[in-house]
Amino acid sequence: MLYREVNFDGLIGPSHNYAGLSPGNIASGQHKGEIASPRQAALQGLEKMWQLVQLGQAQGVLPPAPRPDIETLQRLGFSGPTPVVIGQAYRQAPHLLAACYSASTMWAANAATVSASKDCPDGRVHFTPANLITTLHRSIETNYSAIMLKRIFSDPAHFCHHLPLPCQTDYADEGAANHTRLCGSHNQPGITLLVYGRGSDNPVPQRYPARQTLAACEALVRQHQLPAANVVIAQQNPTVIDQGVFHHDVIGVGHRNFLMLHQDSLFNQPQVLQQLQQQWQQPGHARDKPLIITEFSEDILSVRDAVSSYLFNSQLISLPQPVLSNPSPDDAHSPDADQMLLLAPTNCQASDAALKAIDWLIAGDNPVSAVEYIDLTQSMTNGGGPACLRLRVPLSPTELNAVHPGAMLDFTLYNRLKIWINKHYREQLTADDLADPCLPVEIQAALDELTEILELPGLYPFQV
Ligand code: SUG
Repeated sequence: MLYREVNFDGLIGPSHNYAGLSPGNIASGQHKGEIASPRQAALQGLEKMWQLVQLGQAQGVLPPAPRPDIETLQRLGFSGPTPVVIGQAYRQAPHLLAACYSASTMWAANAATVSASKDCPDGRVHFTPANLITTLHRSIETNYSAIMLKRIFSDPAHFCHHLPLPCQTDYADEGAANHTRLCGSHNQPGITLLVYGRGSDNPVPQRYPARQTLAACEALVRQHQLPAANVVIAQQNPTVIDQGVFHHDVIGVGHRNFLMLHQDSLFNQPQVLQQLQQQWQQPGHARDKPLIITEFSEDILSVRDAVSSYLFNSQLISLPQPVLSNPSPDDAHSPDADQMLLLAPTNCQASDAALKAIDWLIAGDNPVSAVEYIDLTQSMTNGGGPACLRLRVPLSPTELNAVHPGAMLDFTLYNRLKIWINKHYREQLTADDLADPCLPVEIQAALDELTEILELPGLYPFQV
């Protein structure tokens, strides 16, 4: 059975804006208060999804959270009908209004941690929605993400949904942005690499928050019942967090049997990489391919250039196998089947250092043989690159069949979503526009129609 990694991207919502809500995320701070274009943002995200379909990938769409989150504003003490709540919040605490308007569910890599059925003893795909407690605007995603993921992955025979970890600082969890599954083929058990920023006795960042804890990683392993022999838990290097690496996926990316990362990504990196190799080769767990690890030295790409270009936030994509006239069983293991493409943000094209590093990567002894670029400027301006926008779910054909079909992108859905975005999204959105009493009404109309397009009736609380 051919398992594959399916990307589910967060559809960028109509309230996309730049509010500077994420300390430690340099782009978010730098672009605070700039004029955003929700329409362009959503079209860029959709084009990325479509590019993946054209590269032969199965691609899913995750609908955005309803915004503004009036319930949270009410919990924060604002009262009255929606326009009054919004007006009060805008005058008294505009940062709270911005938080409740954030379109941050677009960064689906933070929606949940997902374990493949091949890795879990009960043979089901396991999901834990991330509690995202480090920032207010992200913490209010969790309830919605839990409901939405249960609608898309609804069959209990194949999918197991856990409660989010407790909302307490020791269990801060940012989901799959700090999780990498390494495997030979997807139909073999993988190694789960989880990365945290604080919670051990080692040094912690001094300037910026560490958003994931060791205790959270350990709890995720327990929830998903991952065998210890297939788990590696590593600490992020605190010095890179202090340089703007707020999630591990800003400094490293892995796919199948390939991991690429900066030499300074992890605390005690040589030992961690050795542990990965040892667990990869452990007796009784024969993998059909070697684990290939490429480290980028500071000379090849500095942490600073990595953060500004987001090279490590590229997606690695297995290219479909070439069509053979006389396929034989061995062909599945031919070198061609292992070629990977790097889908990088166009910001890399604007960086000499990143371009040189990509040339170096492609010339090197690793599976990456091609690069394509994607313009995600709107999301990138908030610190969200290609890999941030997607949640990876490894699926067998049977499991893929059990996914809500309305969420899978094909040419018809792509076109319908394009028309829908152009119809409903504003060309521009500023901080002051968030006070506009018409905006919630517009967004509600857009999301109402979206649930028809995606065949998810009653997804949003305003619909019941
Ligand atoms: O959590 N930006 C997001 C970016 C998330 C990127 N995701 C991954 N690395 N997987 C964050 O910092 C900025 C919102 C604002 O400032 O308006 C923001 O939330």
